[in-house]
Amino acid sequence: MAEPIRVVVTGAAGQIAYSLLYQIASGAVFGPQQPVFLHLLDIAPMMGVLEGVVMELADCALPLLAGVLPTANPEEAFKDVAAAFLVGAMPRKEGMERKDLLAANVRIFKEQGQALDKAARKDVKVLVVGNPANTNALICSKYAPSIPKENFTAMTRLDQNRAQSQLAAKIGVPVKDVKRVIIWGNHSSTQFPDASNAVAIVGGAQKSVSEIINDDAYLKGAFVTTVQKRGAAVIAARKMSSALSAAKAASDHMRDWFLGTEDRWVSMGVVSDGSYGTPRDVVYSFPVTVTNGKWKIVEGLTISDFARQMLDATGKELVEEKQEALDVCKD
Ligand code: NAX
Repeated sequence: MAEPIRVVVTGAAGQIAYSLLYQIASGAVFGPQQPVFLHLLDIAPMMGVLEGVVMELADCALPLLAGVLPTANPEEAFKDVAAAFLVGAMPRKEGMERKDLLAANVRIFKEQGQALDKAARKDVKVLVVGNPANTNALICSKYAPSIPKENFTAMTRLDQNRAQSQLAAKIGVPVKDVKRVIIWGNHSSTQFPDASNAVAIVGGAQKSVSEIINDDAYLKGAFVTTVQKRGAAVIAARKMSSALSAAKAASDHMRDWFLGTEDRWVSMGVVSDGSYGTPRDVVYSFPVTVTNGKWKIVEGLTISDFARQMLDATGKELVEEKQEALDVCKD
């Protein structure tokens, strides 16, 4: 059996963490041979609740769980971690816009970037889930200059999973048979769920999703808006934001980053190098493949006029968010 790796989950007393911790500790993320030592960070008033989570983890009697460290101290939480799930933040409530959250949450990610810089392994892989996830990841990276910026990513995998699931239901195939759906840009209502490169396996043969569905108005209209607004729809129904599906998506993202994607494309928010004419130096979601723990943007895709407008609109929002965030950090 390998030596345990240290993995931190922030917002560990919250609802996403409640689903996520089991997935990490059961081997679904780092593999069935990799023991994990879990560091659980939350704020001081939540330590009592966190104690209950620690009890439940013990009661799961998981063979891969090498230890648990609950704490309210970011530096202690980030000490020697190889993977960081930054979930903790103020969640969006019904009727609340993401922009309202930015000022409150950006400060948290500035502080956590500084703590990661001091305490984490220099090869730590950081996944930001807490919203606004893309901009929080950018700020976190900026305040952790000793860690490569490629090691900071934001979660758009939930959007990818939602998009894949919508298309699978529309076509009438299992979700695993829909591939190459892309989420471009921000994890917000400006994101662009793009089915133009997607393929599906129907009757044993791989075909283009655009050809199978043969309804441009749907693929540019209801499909896009359903995925963009899915988070709000879950809040309206559940009176709480997505948690089970968010935890599953976080597991998918980190598993693929650690263990590789082979020929699958997955969407991740990564620091943009300007690929596909996107703004540089914002955390923008691209299709990537992962080999040996390194992600690489899928190259050479054709961008239609419609896609161009969508890519530019979400890029513009990210540039604005970045400016707002940098202003908040100056205070
Ligand atoms: P909860 O309110 O259930 O839990 C958040 C936890 O974070 C709380 O226990 C809170 O005490 C803790 N926290 C607050 N400030 C902290 C700090 N400075 N350090 C450590 N912990 C801190 O929210 P939950 O439903 O778990 O959602 C967490 C975040 O995920 C929210 O920002 C939410 O908007 C975001 N989401 C992101 C998604 C994505 O696809 N990127 C989708 C799901 C979710 O909406």
